Amino acid sequence: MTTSLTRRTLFRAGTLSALGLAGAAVLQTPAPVSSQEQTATHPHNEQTMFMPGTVGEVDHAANGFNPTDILTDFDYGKVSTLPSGQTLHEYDFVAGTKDIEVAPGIMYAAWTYNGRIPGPTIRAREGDRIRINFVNGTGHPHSIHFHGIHPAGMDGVFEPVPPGGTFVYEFDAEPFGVHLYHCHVMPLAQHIAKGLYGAFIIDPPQGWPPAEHELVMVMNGFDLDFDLANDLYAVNTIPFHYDIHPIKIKVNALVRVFLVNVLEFDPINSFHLHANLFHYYPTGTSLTPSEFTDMIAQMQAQRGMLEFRYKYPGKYMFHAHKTEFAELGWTGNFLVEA
Ligand SMILES: [Cu+2]
Repeated sequence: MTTSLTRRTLFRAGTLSALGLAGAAVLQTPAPVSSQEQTATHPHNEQTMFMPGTVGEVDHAANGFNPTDILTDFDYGKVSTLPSGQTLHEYDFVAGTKDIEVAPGIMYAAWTYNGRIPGPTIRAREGDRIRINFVNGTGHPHSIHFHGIHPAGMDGVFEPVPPGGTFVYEFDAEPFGVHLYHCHVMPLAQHIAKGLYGAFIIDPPQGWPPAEHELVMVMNGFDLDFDLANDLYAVNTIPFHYDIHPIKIKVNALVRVFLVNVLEFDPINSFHLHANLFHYYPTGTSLTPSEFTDMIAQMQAQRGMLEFRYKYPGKYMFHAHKTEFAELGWTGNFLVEA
């Protein structure tokens, strides 16, 4: 049996108790195709035609965040002007422990920045000053490591913040682009996998061209049984969320997606757009796209900007084109309206 089938069948009825997880079966996946079926002349039986998904929905209110809101929740912090005239964006960040319902009935003992996964989407303009007042409210040391350009002491690597400790990260936002932040305390893979990460967007000095829709998508996953392999995959944490709640966009409207891959354990992630192509700006650091495509791949911490318009109204999928990830949660829909 392949790894993917082993992982997928973990979530069939009756197997969750073996993992010590409370709750009902969550994944409605099409049945695995047996070797006999694969060689049969009619492999697509009725069952395999169903789209995968979850039964029911997580309690977003109890989680304290909703992936639909996270799409457009850009956090500029407390904005003020320094004596030098520079714009200051000031944030309070608290690392905490929190049980997150990552799929219906499946609780995950997470570590969070400000109670959510991904953490707040920090957004500022190139040259603005960023100040983060960080409090570590957990029992483990943590930090915040930002991608971008800043002094060594602001890099969040050699100054782990002890339980109950505080640290102030302060630096100028540069260069413009799509970036990210995450905890950088060892063991690094676990600290990231537990939920300590978020998107960090720096607008160009003159801004990007106006877009009707700007959306932040953080590709992530969850290792529920701590075997260093993911069991669920998603954009903005909750598997299949944008299947149940399609992202509404207007026909012919410019859509800009800030896409970040933080997925731990798997070496690569991907984004595929249906019935359309997008302009891709790697890391968002150039105003000229590198490619016009319907498919890009990102390693962990790779990120970029996608721009597209839908010509025809209707419902269109987007998903990881590692189809195993798609079956385990990383799929969604755009609902294009006239
Ligand atoms: Cu940490």
